[in-house]
Amino acid sequence: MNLKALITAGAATAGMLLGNAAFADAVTAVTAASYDFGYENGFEGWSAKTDETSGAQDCPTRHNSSIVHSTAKARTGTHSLEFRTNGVGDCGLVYSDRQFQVGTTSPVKVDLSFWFWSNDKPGPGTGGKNHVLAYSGADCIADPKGPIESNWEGFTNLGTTGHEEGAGWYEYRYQATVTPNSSGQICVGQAVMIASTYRFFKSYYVDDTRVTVS
Ligand SMILES: [Ca+2]
Repeated sequence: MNLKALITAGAATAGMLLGNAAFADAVTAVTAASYDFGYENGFEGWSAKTDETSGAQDCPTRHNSSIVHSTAKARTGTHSLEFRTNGVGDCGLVYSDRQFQVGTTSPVKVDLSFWFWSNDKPGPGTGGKNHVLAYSGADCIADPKGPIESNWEGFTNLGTTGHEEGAGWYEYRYQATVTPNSSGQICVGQAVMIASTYRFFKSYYVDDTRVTVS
């Protein structure tokens, strides 16, 4: 009996002791592959994109936002990815995405988590209405479409960038089931949606991204 079968056989007991959620995590851990990114060595395979650099410009006003490798903030180590967002037109999508070879064309479960530095307070102040988004799919989005209410097409809203506690690192999590493309690849993305008005470059930072495929 292999380990997974052994855990399955013990399902009833584990469910009673740990609860169903804890049991589900124990099962997926057997076959999961995790990928960690601390950005100490650059973008580590992630691509920096915006709605302006991927396909046609979507917002009425150009914002020229970008993502750069930075030493200004780091949750661990000395580097992170700096999302430089300009709210000049109250509109924009700034994101990094990355392909993963998952070795199957059958659906896989994707768990994404990352730490996000923000100094926004919730509400109408500068940046407080911006949003953190995540993406997963068979292929990376060639031309994001938006904004569509508090989101962009194909992305998932993980919450605003504003926090009552003020400046600091906040963890965002996302889960999805993805059917890989015919080459056994999936694409995962982490994004800032600009939805506040401010006429300068406001920096957010992303560090310690973890992608688990099971
Ligand atoms: Ca780091």
